[in-house]
Amino acid sequence: MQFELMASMMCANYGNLEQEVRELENGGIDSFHIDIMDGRFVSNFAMSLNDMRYIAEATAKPLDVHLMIEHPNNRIDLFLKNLRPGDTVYIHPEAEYHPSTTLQAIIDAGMIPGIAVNPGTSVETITEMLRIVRKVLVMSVNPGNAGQMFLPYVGKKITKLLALKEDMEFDLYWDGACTADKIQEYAPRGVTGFVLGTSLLFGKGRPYGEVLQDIRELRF
Ligand code: S6P
Ligand code: MG
Repeated sequence: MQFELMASMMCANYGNLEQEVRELENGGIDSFHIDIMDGRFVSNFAMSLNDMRYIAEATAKPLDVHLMIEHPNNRIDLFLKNLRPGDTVYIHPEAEYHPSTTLQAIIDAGMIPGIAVNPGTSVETITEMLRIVRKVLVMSVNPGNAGQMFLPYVGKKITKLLALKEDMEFDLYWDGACTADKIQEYAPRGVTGFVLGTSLLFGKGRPYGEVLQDIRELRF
């Protein structure tokens, strides 16, 4: 079964970030998930521009930038000028008056446009944007922190989005409390990729390569 695995870098050990990047890369991670927070759209501050820039320089693998900031259009240029074609930028439609304008800026800069959808946001309110984006990141926890509990009511929304993805030409990704059983349930149903944080990859006292290999060898 083919699926993508992204490392949630806010969960990494910043004592030796370069080694973390190397170990994840050598272990076969597909991309690096960068959680940017502003303390306003979400109450936390996780990663910021410099962290993103550093990781972009440290790896040739794609970056998956998840902007949890208010009005990203105000300074989207700061992020876009430090990214490469093939990197993805997710905005939260809940954080922007005119999300389609911001998505267009991402497209014009050559990046892959995506929206991240909060647990409490309905499919109906984002339907038109599904035609613009190439990726939809479904939040299965409330945004802001790693290590939270999975919110089961998100399952119904994933089912609705899976039914729309062929016609509206987007891929679906999972962010939050991702465990092996979630990959086993949702990869065969059509979820393309999974963000791995503390639930499955980080802080397990095992080499990342071993954990990632176990995930690749899951039975379906
Ligand atoms: C949450 C953020 C996520 C987390 C990830 C952590 O605001 O967008 O990307 O970093 O969910 O994973 P876990 O397994 O600790 O929930
Ligand atoms: Mg995220």
